[in-house]
Order: sequence, then C-alpha cells, then structure tokens
Amino acid sequence: MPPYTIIYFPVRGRCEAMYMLLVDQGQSWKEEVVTMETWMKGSLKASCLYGQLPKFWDGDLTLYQSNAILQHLGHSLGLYRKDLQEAAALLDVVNDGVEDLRCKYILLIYTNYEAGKEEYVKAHTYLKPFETLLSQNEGGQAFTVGNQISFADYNLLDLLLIHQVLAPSCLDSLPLLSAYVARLRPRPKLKVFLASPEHVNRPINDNRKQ
Ligand code: 6SG
Repeated sequence: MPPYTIIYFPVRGRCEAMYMLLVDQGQSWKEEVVTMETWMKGSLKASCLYGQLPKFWDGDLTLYQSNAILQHLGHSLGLYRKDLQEAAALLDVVNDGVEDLRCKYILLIYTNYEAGKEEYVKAHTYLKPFETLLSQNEGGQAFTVGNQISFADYNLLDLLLIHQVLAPSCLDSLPLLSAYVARLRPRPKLKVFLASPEHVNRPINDNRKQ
C-alpha cells in the first residue's frame, strides 16, 4: 500500500506539482479522482475541512491545502532544508511567490480569460521575480535555494510549465528560468511522467481554458 493518498479532480490544477515531486522522488501514491458529478452530491465536500480538494492522507495524517501538503512532503522527503532554518525560510519566500502568481493565473483562467489574457501575457513582468531569485543563487545554475531540489522547485516548475502553455514565449527574455526548465524537465523520472498520457491528457484547468 503506498503511504500517500490524494483525492482530487481530474485536472492538473493544484496537484500536478505534488505528482511531479512524488514521481521524481521515486514515491508511489494512490489517486482518487473525483468527477464533478460525485462532487456535486455534496457528501465529500461536506467531509472536507474547507469544503475543497485536494484532500491528502499520509497514513493516518489527513491534510488539506495544496501548499501545506507540498511542505509536508518537503519535510518528509528531505526537500525542505530543515537542516538550515534560513534556507527553509527562503524556500517559503519562493513558494509563497509561486502561490501569489498561481492565484492570479487561476483568476484569469476562471473569471477573465477572454478579456484578460492578452493583457496578462503582455505584462509578463510577473515571471521576473523568479529570474531574480535564480540569479541570487549560484548564478542561476542550481535551484531556487541551495544546490538541491526542494518542494518549491516542483511548484515553480509546474507554474512555469502552465505559463508556457498560456504564452509559449513567456520565458524567452528570461535566460536563467529558461535554462532552469530545460535542466529540470529531463530529470529521468520526471521526463517519463511529463511525457505520459496521465500527465499529457489531464486538462490543466477544469474549464478547459489554458
Ligand atoms: C478548486 O481551490 O478544478 N480547490 C478547488 N473546488 C470545489 O466546491 N487553497 C486551496 C488549496 O491550495 C484551494 C483548493 C482549490 O488546496 S481546484 C475546489 O475544491 C469547490 O470549491 C480547481 C478546479 N475547480 C473546478 C471544479 C470542478 C469540479 C469540482 C471543482 C466547479 C466547481 C464545483 C463544481 C464545478 Fe467543480
């Protein structure tokens, strides 16, 4: 029995970074995919702390909130630099930045896609802070913090990949981020996952906009 169970909708949404982390770290997990029809019945929603998915189990431990789950996996699998308090705080800075941009992206996708996409894409200064972050660590040749991958790197990678779908040229003027994506994507287990039908055929967002 895999120790982890993830209950979520049949979209990449807020769980793909988790799946990328688990795959890349050689972990297995059980996925329970909830259709809209099942969700609309209401009993699962009523059982969830905030009435939302994902819901996650690590053995007996039940968690909600995608970032809390990523951070828990970070602690459990040595992807949080818990040896260094300062590095852990810096990782939170990265991850909270990813969360802020993810919220803007979700707002665009679900509430303003047609009217807002052009402006969102044009104002692509939103990715610049992550270029700056990389430049401040090992000249951009490593990860967001330190020289080992962290939970925040998987979250950032997912964010960058979905932005490349939204605007294929969004990294063109950001050389360190471009190289970062080019370096992470071919990690052997991740490469297989990113090419798998499981990932490729899973819509990014529930409304099919991307
Ligand atoms: C939405 O927002 O797909 N969870 C979502 N929606 C259902 O009833 N801060 C936390 C976190 O980081 C945010 C959780 C997140 O974990 S994910 C959720 O549970 C609800 O509120 C994106 C997504 N949404 C659309 C969707 C399809 C089928 C069920 C949810 C639309 C909403 C309900 C039915 C149709 Fe639907």
